Order: sequence, then structure tokens, then C-alpha cells
Amino acid sequence: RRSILMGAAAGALAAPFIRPGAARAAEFSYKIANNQPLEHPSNVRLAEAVKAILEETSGAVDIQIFPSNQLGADTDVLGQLRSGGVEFFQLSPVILSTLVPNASINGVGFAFPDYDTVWKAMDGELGAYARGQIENAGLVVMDKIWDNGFRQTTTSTKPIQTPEDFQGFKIRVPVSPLWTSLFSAFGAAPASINFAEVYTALQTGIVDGQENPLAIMKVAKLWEVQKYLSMTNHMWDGFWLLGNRRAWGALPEDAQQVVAKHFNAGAERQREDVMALNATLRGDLESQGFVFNDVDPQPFEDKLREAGFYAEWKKTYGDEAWEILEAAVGRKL
Ligand code: X2X
Repeated sequence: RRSILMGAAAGALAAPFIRPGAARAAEFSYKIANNQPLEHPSNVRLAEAVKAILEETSGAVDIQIFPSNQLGADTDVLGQLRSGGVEFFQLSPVILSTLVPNASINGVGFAFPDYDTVWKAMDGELGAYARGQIENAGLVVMDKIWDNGFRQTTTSTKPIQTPEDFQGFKIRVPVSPLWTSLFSAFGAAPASINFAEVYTALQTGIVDGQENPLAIMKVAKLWEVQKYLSMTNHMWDGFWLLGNRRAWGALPEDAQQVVAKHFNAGAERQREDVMALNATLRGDLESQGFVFNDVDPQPFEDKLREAGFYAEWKKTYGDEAWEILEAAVGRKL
């Protein structure tokens, strides 16, 4: 495989794959998919990243963005990523757990009290653990996770104030055992539905509510089909930037470094964007018609503990993973 490093090691004067200024036809035309609309900071920063990659590789690595589930629902695109039909994919670790079971560990209910704890953990040991699991499953993953956000709950019927309000409540959750388990523990009736079908599911009344970070409520225009927005903060969620191993391996090493550098820089900027949005989104969404209420998380967390949620997931993840989680966020059991 060509690369500056291998050329040097072989003692040959091999030209680096990347020759600045020498524009040429794309040698690698790759796709990156995600579930978010173009206006979401993820796609704004991704657009900058793929442009920088194209420039810095003198046109050799041309990555095209497919937003809004254009290539299929998340669980389908995960299959495409594995087979190589798509080369890169941004996906929630909690949905990724359908392939890499322990990848969902950041999604344990009320694990993170705030963003400082999130980034320390995800840029530290917990993130490293999750990436190790992902790589063991045969996928490539960039170091920096992108922000989805702290998840809040919307309904068309009533504000969620106490865990009792979830009793029998029909709520859409993304496709993942952790999500189903979490809302079952609250006593709700969770339905696994890919994001691609959420708006329609809410509009047609298949479910009465859903949960997502504020930035997603905004770009998905959920006020059109939901009324109440309860600040439950029950989970922090992100997006790993995943790669197909064969497609990644086909890139020369210096090109890999350029791609990783710009994807990781995009993640850092996207985190700042979402943070800035969080400061204004409540007012913004209220003016669109959402009725907000703040929620005391303690009774919800107590309810999870009582229902055996933490004990069950400790057993599922295993002691090693659970210890890494608790080292980052404190005791949950
Ligand atoms: O599907 C969702 O709700 C979303 C957009 O938050 C995720 O990707 C997990």
C-alpha cells in the first residue's frame, strides 16, 4: 500500500500519495450517511470536513454526504456500512449496540450529570473502551464522538412530570434493547421505530410521544406533531463516525491521516455548535408552540433502580465495562 511512511521504511523514494497542488480526478469517491437534516450542525461541520479533505488530498478523496436517511433507515445503513455499500456512517452508539452490544454503555439512564462529565468520559477511558469494542466488531471508528445531546421527552397529550406519567404511555424509541429496557422500566409502552419514520408515526398517532435532544426537535420540526416538551434529561447520546474497514484500508496512510484529522476537528466544532444552540433552543421551540416543563430527575432515576434497570445492565455489560462507566460518572447501583 502506498504511503509516505511505508515508502520511507522501504528505503525507496516513493512519492507520497498526497501531492499538494496537483489536482486530479477523485481516486476514492466515498459516501458518508447520517439521519440528520442538512441544517443540523453535524452536517454543517461535515460539509466543511469533506471540503477540507478534498482540498488537502488534491481532489483524490471525494466524500459525498447523504443526510436525512437518504440511503435508508439507520439499522439498514448499518448493514450497508458492514458490506461496504456505504463507506462512512454517523450513528448513535445506542443504536450501534444492535451490532456491538456494549457500545451503548453511554446511554445508561441518567449516567451523565452534565457535558463536562460527558466529554471527559467519551474522550477518555469510556470512549476508548467503546471504540475498542467497535473495532473488535470489524468497524473503523474516529476518535472524537459527535454530540447528539441530552435527550428530552415530547408528547401530544400531557407534560411528563413524574415517572407515573409514563405508565402505559406509547412512546417511540430508536431501535435498541437499551432504549426499550429504559422505557419499560418507567412503565411505558415503547415502540422501536427508526428516525426516518418518526414524524409520520407521531402524525398518524401510532405513538403519542418520542424523546430526542432539542437540536433534533428543531431540525425535525417536531412542534408540528407534538405539544409538550418535558426536560427529562434521561440520557446523553452522541454519534460515532464509523468507517468500513476495507474502504478505510484502501486509503493510503497519509490520506487516512487527513481524513481522520478533519473528521475529528469537525466533531469538536459540532460539539460547540450544539452547546451554543442549547442556550437558545428553548426560547426558539417555545415560540414555535412547544409547552416546556422542567423535571426533577431523581424520582425517575429511583424508579429505574427499583425496577432493576441498573442491576440488569451491569450484568449485561459485565463488571469491566460497568467499572469504567462508574469511574466516569459515579455509582449507579
Ligand atoms: O433516532 C433518533 O432519535 C436520533 C436522531 O436521536 C438518533 O440518531 C438516536
